[in-house]
Amino acid sequence: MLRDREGRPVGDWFDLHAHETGADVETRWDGPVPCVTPTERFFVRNHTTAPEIDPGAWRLLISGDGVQRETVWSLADLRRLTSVTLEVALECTGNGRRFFGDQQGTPRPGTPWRFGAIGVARWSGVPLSQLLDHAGLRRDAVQVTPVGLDDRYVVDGVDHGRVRRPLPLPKAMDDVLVALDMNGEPLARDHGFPARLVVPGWVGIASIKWLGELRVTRTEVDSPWNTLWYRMHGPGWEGADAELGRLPVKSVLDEQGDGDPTVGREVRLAGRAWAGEAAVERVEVSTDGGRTWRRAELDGDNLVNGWAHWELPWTPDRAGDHEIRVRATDTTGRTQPDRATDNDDGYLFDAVMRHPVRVREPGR
Ligand SMILES: Nc1nc2c(c(=O)[nH]1)N[C@H]1C(S)=C(S)[C@@H](COP(=O)(O)O)O[C@H]1N2
Ligand SMILES: [Mo]
Repeated sequence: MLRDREGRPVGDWFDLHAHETGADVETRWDGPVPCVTPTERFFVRNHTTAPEIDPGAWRLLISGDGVQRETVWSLADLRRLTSVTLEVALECTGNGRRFFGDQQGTPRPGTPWRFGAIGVARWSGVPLSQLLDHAGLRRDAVQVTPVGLDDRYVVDGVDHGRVRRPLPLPKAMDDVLVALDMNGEPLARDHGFPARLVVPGWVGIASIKWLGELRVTRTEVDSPWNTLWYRMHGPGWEGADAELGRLPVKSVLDEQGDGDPTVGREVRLAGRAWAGEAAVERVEVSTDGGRTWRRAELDGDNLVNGWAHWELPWTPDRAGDHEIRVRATDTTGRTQPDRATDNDDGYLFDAVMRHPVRVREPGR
């Protein structure tokens, strides 16, 4: 039996990718996808290993020259504050990376995710803005850098320090949560117990787990997680655009009936679409390799920062090879390109997905 680093069996629900020192697991859906991803099927992406943290001894420090006073919170302190719940998707920056190779012929190094490095959960906790206000946020503060309590990240003998990434203050003060609960339960160890950030609509790395410190600064600081990684590198990538924040619009096909579709018989095509900080405006589906498109029906919550479910009936009228394509457009007018923009690390694969299918003659 395949087991992950914590010794848990990895079976029907997960694909395991041994990656550097950690182990990443992605969700694999073989049927209808629920609105909220059950915690035990939620993808995991750890740079090293999930630390075991004593909740009684744990403290969250708010520090730096961007606040008037250093403040320290215990878990009990945070639990006494009014809790807010957000239904929000969390998506890894490299979700879909495998398709740079499979669909575009330019394989990229890193965890070879399919589209299982995304999940939607109900996150509950305290707005980050509330904690920053309480510490006396200075008017000229520009960033908050959350720091994780997992092991320092060492690659090829280079110690990059604790996992951390600066977050611009406007986003930090907008809708970011210091989450204590996921789907109504205290965070699981793999998902950041006892506290993590949830940064809606942004690349997964922004949502630092096992939170130990929030450093608020009046000058811009860097970390390897916004200079070396989680930034676009390669030809054509320079300047401010290269630093990754907001996630693009994407869509997938999850269901296309059982076995090969048959001429004259209706099958249900269904899947999901999501768009980071936006909601999904429409999903179009082509069953003839992109020549003609039909609009799919959207259902489910379709919230900003969440995902929408789509479906479309299809009755094939000729046998042989077909190609299904799915393309989403969001409420800000962004749409999926035919080809994802290349970059050295295979981030943000957002191209229209192509699914070859064979249609059978009836009665064979
Ligand atoms: N401290 C810490 N926070 C972290 C990470 C990590 O390795 N250490 N991984 C990040 C990445 S790359 C992603 S995609 C998300 C994954 O969250 P999940 O494992 O709860 O799905 O957590 C982010 N937060
Ligand atoms: Mo990630």
